[in-house]
Amino acid sequence: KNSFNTDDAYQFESMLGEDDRMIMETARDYAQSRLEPRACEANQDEIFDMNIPKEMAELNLLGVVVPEEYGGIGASYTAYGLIAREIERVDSAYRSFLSVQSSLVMHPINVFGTEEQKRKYLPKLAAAELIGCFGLTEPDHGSDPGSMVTTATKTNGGWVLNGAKMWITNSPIADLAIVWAKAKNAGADDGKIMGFIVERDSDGYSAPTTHNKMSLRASYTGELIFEDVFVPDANVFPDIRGLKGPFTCLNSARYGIVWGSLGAAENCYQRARQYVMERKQFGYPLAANQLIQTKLANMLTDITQMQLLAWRLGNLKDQGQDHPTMTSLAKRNNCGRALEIARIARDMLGGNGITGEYRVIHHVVNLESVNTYEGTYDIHGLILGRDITGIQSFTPRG
Ligand code: TGC
Ligand code: FAD
Repeated sequence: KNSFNTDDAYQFESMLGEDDRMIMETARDYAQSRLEPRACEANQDEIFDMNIPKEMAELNLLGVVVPEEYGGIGASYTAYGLIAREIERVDSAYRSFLSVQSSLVMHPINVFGTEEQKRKYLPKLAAAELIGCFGLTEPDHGSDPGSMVTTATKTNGGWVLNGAKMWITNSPIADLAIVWAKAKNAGADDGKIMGFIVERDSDGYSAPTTHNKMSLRASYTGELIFEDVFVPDANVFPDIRGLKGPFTCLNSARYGIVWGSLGAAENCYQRARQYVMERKQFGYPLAANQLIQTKLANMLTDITQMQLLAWRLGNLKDQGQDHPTMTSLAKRNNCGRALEIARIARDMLGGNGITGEYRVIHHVVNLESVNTYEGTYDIHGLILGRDITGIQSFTPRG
């Protein structure tokens, strides 16, 4: 008789190729042995241990899909997703660091950068000798980045940036920022969104930390402020114009979140399962109650769907057969399901569920951010709605 695996009900891990499995096991071992012991305290005290980037780099976990000649390992998108899952099983904040470095900094340099930019930055980013961040969101333009007001004015030999970005993961620790701004004084490019690699020691550049976050406390978040920051022509992405530039990066990062949120959900389910097996009330384990078993059944059903979505999307990306709306569907579904699973798991742990040691509340508050960034739950619903009906409803204009 075949066995039923209550962590992987439809045995998706048995479908993984050998290379992907080895990368998954490396990431799992690292996350459980090195990250997990630090996670509770780091969350409580808002610590991002600056050894973590180097540790990840030593295991080749950063920018894995980038070709070897530029410092990556030329791994599959499935492998990238599996890494995100293992890291976020511990803390979404650590996965956030990895997503930004891999998908939002290395990926655009790899796909939009000149040969010189690739050789200058990618190997150092893969080795965590440089840390990057990605500036799209502005104080007044979050879900609608097309209305951004940060400008890049053409001048002799380069561009002058003015404006501000907000909610930028890694910005306080970043050596360079990928910044999206509207071109001015740029002839045919006037008003178009362009991408820039901005180094932190540029005059007029600052990156203040955002304090008092109750979510992703082990991740640095900050602003990016540009006051007449000069960026040389050599640091412009030469050919990409419009929102397609940042959205191409987001397609990759949102895909990582599809897997990452799965890891957080699996961790909450497994912790709740263990708790209700051990905890007795009214003379019986909590797990003996129908209400509790139904909650576990719902969690496993959701997790199984999340696993299969993530795995299939990874396959499609590896075959070049994916579409951005597939990623929107999976990002929305997996973040929404993960948040619900985490909240229910929190409830099943009773009073213990609100303590850091039991780790579930940590996932709940983190997943609030994960459900919001890279396009909110509702924005991805509207992206799906637009494809289903052919009618955009982001604005009332019909
Ligand atoms: P829209 O008309 O839809 O598109 C404008 C142009 O962009 C192209 N495009 C895409 N290209 C590639 N991939 C995609 N997913 C694309 N989506 C759109 C599109 O083809 C078009 O090109 P062209 O050549 O015709 O001009 O633009 P819109 O202004 O109507 O967009 C609406 C909307 C809601 C879909 C979009 O703005 C959106 O997705 N908003 C959400 C914003 C968002 O996700 N921000 C993320 C910021 S970064 C972040 O959160 C990092 S967190 C990191 C961490 O810590 O893990
Ligand atoms: P808003 O756009 O103001 O949305 C507020 C609410 O209104 C949401 O519920 C939204 O769904 C809803 N809404 C908006 N428009 C519509 C509509 N048309 N119809 C119906 N409902 C709508 N950005 C970066 O560029 N780089 C980063 O590294 C980065 N890291 C982040 C890290 C953290 C911890 C957080 C919290 C955010 C980060 N972000 C980053 C920003 C993130 O992408 C935005 O917060 C997100 O896109 C939402 O934008 P907003 O916060 O301005 O909310």
